[in-house]
Amino acid sequence: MESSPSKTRTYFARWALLPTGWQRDVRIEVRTDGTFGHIQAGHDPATTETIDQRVGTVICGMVNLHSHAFQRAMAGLTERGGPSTDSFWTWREVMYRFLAELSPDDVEAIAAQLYVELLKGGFTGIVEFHYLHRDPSGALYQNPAELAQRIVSAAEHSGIGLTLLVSLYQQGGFAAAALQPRQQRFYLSDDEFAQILTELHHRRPPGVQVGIAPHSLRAVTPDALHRAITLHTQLAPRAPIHLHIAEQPAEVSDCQSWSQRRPMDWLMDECSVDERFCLIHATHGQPAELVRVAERGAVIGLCPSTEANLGDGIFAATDYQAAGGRFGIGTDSHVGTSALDELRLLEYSQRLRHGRRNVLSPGEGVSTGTYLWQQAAQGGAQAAAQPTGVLQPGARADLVVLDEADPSLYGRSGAALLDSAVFGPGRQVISDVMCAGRWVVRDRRHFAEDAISARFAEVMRRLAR
Ligand code: NGQ
Ligand code: ZN
Repeated sequence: MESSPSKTRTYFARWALLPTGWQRDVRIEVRTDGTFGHIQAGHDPATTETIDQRVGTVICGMVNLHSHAFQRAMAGLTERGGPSTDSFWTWREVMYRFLAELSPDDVEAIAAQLYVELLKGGFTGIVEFHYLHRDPSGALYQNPAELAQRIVSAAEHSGIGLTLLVSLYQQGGFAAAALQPRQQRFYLSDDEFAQILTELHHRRPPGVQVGIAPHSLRAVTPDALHRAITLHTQLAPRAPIHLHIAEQPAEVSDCQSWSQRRPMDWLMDECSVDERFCLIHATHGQPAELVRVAERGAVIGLCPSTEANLGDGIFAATDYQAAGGRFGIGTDSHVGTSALDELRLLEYSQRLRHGRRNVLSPGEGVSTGTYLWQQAAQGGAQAAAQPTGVLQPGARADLVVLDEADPSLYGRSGAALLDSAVFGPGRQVISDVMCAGRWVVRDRRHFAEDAISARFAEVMRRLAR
């Protein structure tokens, strides 16, 4: 791989999506620290100045704001007709059986493969919602942060930007229900949680952000939730806090029986939700709850392909959008790994729900693909607490090149090109990806993909035995 540049490099893009919209002939500087320098549109294309590289159409990289990396290895294994009640909850049983045997090496190999695939899919950053902490027997590893460190290593090997969330998962359901035996790998006591979180804060590599993820309102008590937020705020006042919420109807009704409130209302009442928060799914949030989230400036993390796969339901995106709510996208269980596909499915689920087209476009003539990409990139950057998601000076130099030579993009430029990339028939329209100033994907190949996929193949063959 090209390492970080030793001098400022200059790129010349025929088209680039800037905060001001689509611009032509854009000169982009990438500094040695992996951030953007000067960016100038309307540059003379016949310039005699030395340009390090000419690129066609570029957009900022996308943050994937929700991942359980190990689930990549079970994609496709839960697609047979089950008992008549086959649902999220039966899927979860299979998932729990699957993770029971995974070793630290397995977790790292699976995560590295996933991150390569995500980079090729346009994701330059990942937020790993990490809840696999203990060994298969339920004991802590000698290094309690072992599995978390494996995620850090996988991200380093792949070159993707990382925000690592230490998850807290202490009970099997509302009202302090006991953990199931298969959930023991997720458990951390408050002290263990504090130890791992503190260690990761102090030992994280440059550019890695560390946050917390109280798994869901059903998996932690209110006291534990408050203690975790307090500790975390002391360690890192601005770092992210994510939790799953209102994904399934049964979770909403259990929460109502427990507290007489819906989960998002409960969270808004009981916690000082602000811009650090990211609420994952929020599928069954009601319009009034969504307005409250929007007012706090929190992000909602939508995971369209996983939510469809699990039969979660359809998010009330139009109500949330009308309230000015922020959102980003994640691939969660990784049945999909393409940022373009996630945005297409997000919009399509709304079309199916409302019987209209271009539902999420905010105004007449506004390109739906452009709007979704920009909003999700900014929401993702906020949720990751990383300086990315926008092509502007000082931001992390995360870039995605859309291949004008792909037949699905022939003759297209600017907004029409991105709309064609999101909604057209092309499936591999991303040719090159830059993360923090380094090209990690060139001509559709990741710099370390052979070694990473060979290791992954071994793990998959062993798990299949
Ligand atoms: C997760 N997945 O954390 O992986 C969950 C299932 C649980 C989704 N919510 C595990 N989609 O809820 O305990
Ligand atoms: Zn999740």
